[in-house]
Amino acid sequence: MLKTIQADPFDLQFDPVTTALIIIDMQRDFVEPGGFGELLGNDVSLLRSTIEPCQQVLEAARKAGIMVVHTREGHRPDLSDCPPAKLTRGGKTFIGTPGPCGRILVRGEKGHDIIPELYPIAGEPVIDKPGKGAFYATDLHLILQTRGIKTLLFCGVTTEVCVTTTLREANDRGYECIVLEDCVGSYFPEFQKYALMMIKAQGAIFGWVSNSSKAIAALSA
Ligand code: C5J
Repeated sequence: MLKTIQADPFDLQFDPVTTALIIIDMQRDFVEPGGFGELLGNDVSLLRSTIEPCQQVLEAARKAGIMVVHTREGHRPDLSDCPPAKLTRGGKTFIGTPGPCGRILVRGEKGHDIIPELYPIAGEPVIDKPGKGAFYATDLHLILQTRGIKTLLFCGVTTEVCVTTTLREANDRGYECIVLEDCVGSYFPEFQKYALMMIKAQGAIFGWVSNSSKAIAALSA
């Protein structure tokens, strides 16, 4: 049965059977002290406000039986999938170096994993991605196509980097994309504001913007 979510720039109908919740990079390295985000000089507390609304949407999605997909940004332990241009920023190397939660952004390390509050359960695919976009060099599109997914609800971090990159990739692949504004976070409040404005501008040029309570209301209607 079709459902309607209140969103900007206009309300959108979706079919729960062809809808997936995608939770981008809610990893310790971005959200907890001592990780990649903090080493880059960011205040991780700015991202932590997304955890509770994300938990509520995740619970509603699981109850409604919609597909849930998680992503993690990170690299192989030998860093063979990390381009030099990403490895070194401003003459400094962060990725692969030891941090309080293990080697920064390296698969298998504690910091690379998803925070306990949003941990995947059996049956929820986890996409390990070497880039900012979750479609680049992964099997995400194949997994979504196999389930017939057409609509994506977006949560995660950071809004202007991995969320937006993935959303633009998804839009170009034909998915309808809805970002839940209180479930996505940025270290820079002004980037958050303008990233969301860009998505819904020009009649939803990249997608729609809604929030956790509207998504929960739609999922449980
Ligand atoms: C960043 C991400 N910000 N997950 N990654 O480097 O947005």
